[in-house]
Amino acid sequence: MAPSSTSIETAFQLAKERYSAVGVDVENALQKMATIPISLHCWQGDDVGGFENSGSEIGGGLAVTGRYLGKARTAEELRGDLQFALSLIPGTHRLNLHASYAETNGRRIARNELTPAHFQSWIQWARDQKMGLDFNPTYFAHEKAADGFTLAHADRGIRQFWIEHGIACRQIAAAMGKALGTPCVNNIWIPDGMKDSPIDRKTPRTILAESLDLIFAEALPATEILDAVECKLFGLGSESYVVGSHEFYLGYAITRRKVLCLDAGHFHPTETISDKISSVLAYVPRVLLHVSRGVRWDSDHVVTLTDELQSIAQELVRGEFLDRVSVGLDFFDASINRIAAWVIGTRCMLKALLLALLEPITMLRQFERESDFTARLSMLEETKTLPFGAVWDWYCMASGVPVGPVWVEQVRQYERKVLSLRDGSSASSLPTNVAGSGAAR
Ligand code: RNT
Ligand code: ZN
Repeated sequence: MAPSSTSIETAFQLAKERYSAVGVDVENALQKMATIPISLHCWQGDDVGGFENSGSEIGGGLAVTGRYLGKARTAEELRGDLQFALSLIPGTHRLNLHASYAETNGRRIARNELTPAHFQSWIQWARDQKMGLDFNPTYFAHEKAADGFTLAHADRGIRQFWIEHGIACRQIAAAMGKALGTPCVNNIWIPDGMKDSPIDRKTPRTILAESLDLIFAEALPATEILDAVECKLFGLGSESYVVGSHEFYLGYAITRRKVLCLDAGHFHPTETISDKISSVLAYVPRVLLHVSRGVRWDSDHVVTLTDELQSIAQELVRGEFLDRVSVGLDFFDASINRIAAWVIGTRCMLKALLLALLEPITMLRQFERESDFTARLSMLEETKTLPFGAVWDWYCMASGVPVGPVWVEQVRQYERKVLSLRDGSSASSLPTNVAGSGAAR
């Protein structure tokens, strides 16, 4: 059963009192909350498939496991699924598209010939949803990337093709940013690397820097496009060497004034990106986060409310970095309902941000200034059991989205009515009685 609006309201008022007792203004936190967009990645909806139908394997070390029913097969289906997911997530967000999601009317358009025209329906849809768009050139799932090298390829011709793809994508991203009145973050990630130890680590990196410089040669307005580069420690098939490592891109982003993308799954499993944010922001103008959850490796699990997710959100709030960080999601799970994956991951990211905004930060800072680490630790631990849930529930209700787990029932209905028809299967894969029935909208 969905909670009544009266009980949500009563719990919220009581929660406000508890937070106010530790110097936290809940209304302020909620106002701030409503201004933070999360960039939802289109690729969760169809296992990073895209619509090129090129027959090429996904490649690039990207692996999606699971065969849950009902993946989106067309752009219309994907937009429908996204729209439904967004109806279960509080706030106004962004959509992150890959170049392989171009709409080409069934014609095969080479990646270096893509233009903004191939994304007009996405732009129109985003405008209707009042959402901004972010973008990514696609350097995988392509015969010219089959040997695992793209922008750092030793072959000049192949490299040139990928440089042209990068140039084309910047034009597309800028057109998106211009059309929607909000800069489009255009993120370059390439798979280039080696399974086994290379003899020459230097040349591919020299080549990559040259290729990137060619892609970025044309200055485009920051009101339309923000160029980002994404580093990685290792991947499937690039275990021993990744050309675009952290040090490589950190240096590149600092010297070329680019946005540095930190993906939570791209470092050694004992390394966290939360600690990197304040370090790199001392030198790069802006950071893009790919919020993901690695399990033992860069497994791209659905984001959940882990300690690290909370640490990331805390860094953004405590460091007052929200204006210099774009928050995007990057996971792909085909073993559960794909729409539920979006909703779980995005709601968790938002919960982490709200938790961070509700910290008694003034008090905590004061304790630290006074070197009163006893009080700091005590307060941090006491804060964990403040009535956060009552504030989150109220925020969901006020935003017109389901409160608590009742959204799962709505996903189940959508699965029955829409997703199950896609693969000719009619059975629901969601167990019954996951959540109470009844809409809480
Ligand atoms: C791959 C990178 C990259 C991709 C997306 C699909 O390791 O994380 O961001 O996940 O471009
Ligand atoms: Zn990523």
